[in-house]
Amino acid sequence: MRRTDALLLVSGIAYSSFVAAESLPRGVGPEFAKFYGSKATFTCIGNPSIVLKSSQINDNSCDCPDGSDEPGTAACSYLDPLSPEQPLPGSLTGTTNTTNALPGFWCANEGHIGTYVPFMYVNDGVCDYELCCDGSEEFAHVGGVKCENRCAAVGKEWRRLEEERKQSKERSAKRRRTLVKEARELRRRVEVMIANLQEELKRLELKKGELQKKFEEAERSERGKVVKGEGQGGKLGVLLGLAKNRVSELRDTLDKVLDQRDDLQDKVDQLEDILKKLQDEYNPNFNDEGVKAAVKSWENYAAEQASGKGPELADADIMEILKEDSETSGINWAEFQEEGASDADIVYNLEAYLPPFARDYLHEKLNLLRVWLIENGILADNPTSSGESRLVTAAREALEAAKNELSSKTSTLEEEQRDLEKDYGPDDIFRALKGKCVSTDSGEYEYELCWMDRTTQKSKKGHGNTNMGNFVRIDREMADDEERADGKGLGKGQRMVLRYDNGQGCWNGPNRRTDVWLACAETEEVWRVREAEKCVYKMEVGTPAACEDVHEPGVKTKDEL
Ligand code: MAN
Repeated sequence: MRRTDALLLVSGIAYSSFVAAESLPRGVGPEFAKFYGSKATFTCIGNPSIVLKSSQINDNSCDCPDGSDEPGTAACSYLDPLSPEQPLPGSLTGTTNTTNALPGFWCANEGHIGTYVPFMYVNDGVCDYELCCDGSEEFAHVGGVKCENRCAAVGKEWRRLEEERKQSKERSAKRRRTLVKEARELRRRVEVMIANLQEELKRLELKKGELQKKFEEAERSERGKVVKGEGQGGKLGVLLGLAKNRVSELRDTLDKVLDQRDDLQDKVDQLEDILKKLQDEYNPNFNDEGVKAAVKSWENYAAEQASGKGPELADADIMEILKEDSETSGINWAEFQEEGASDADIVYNLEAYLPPFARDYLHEKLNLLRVWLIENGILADNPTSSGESRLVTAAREALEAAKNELSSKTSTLEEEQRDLEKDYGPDDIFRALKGKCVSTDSGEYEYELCWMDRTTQKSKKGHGNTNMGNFVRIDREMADDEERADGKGLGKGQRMVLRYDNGQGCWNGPNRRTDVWLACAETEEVWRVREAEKCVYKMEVGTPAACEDVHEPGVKTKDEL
């Protein structure tokens, strides 16, 4: 075999049913038949001034400068672009730089595919079955080699492989269609997310505005707070503290006095019992003046008690007074104990001097007046840093939370919008592969490709992972590789190249980078990895994403409708 992959070089000429007419000389291809009639003479194709005898065709002597008189021998093979350069005394130009009018020896390959064979392979004693399966390029009578016709077997095998290739192509196309569908769905989800985020941001903007207002309002009224907490700061505050303590002391004293009263009442009751007993049990027949006088005094006392009782203080009223002050009973001290006032109490505390009905009515106006006085530097601002009210703190925190949510959602929205504009390849297809990885073993490393993310070199000896580059963009470049029999190669033509840049720094060199070349395949597979130059890697990868955009049979595209 001259070239192992020659079979794949078989030209794309249509599957041939062409059978060389009996009259055509050996090696003449169908498109040149018109030059080789059954006339007695032959005109060189590229040099019409040279007319030869028909017998000079294929006489193994190169008579036409363009080689057209030797379609079936190697006599003019020196004109072949593949032949080695050599000065030829017999050539009209003196060099081999003359192109042959014929593309090669036509090998009809009946039962397979006809093709042209380079003239230098003709009659060289070697059967080139990969190109010429019918063996006709060896002329048995001249070179002595007779090549059998293997076209039936070669054609059959070729058709089997062709069928396999076709089916594989269909499977790849199907897989590609699935990827496109997935990508479309993923894109739709991003679009939905963007729409939701936009709605949510509108809502959050409103909420933020409201909270901002609430906060400002709370802060403003904070500035106009009435009286400071007990014992702190202003005169009224001190007075308030003292009053509260005094009330508390009086309540305690009243409590004690009541206890004493109850004790004394017990004693009085006991004494009254003794005297009542004396009144009931003394003997009036004894002339004891002392006892008689005592009984008389008791009777006067008892009569006085029965008639002359003044209004008693009801226990329920006393108990009411003894109850601790709270919002519902006694004095609501908290009402007077708001924080944040300064020594300019008399101005801040105007409401405290007003009756409740006027206090409520004037509160707002007085507040605005205070704020105006503060803002114009007439009144000192209350220090709020040490004692901000719960309301202001809550309003501030709610506003901060809304702002944070707004900013984080805005970043998410921007990120999603950028993502939507990002190049994910034809039909957005790499969207479906994003986040997935493929890898291959190669020597001491395992190489991993993570789609739209990064490439990694993983040491099998436990030396850790090395970043070989982060995804940047999708480019297109021409590949010029021989087709491989297993199909796992780039072949020839324009290919997508994913650039991964700015990986881990190379010792004494630039950062690592990887060019990921893609070719069509049924499944994602890293075929091979090469380090073309130090820390510059080339990955060859098969994926359905790189297959041609074949439409699903029977499904019409928008353009076709
Ligand atoms: C490691 C690997 C190689 C690379 C050298 C450069 O051994 O990443 O691929 O060539 O470092 O020093």
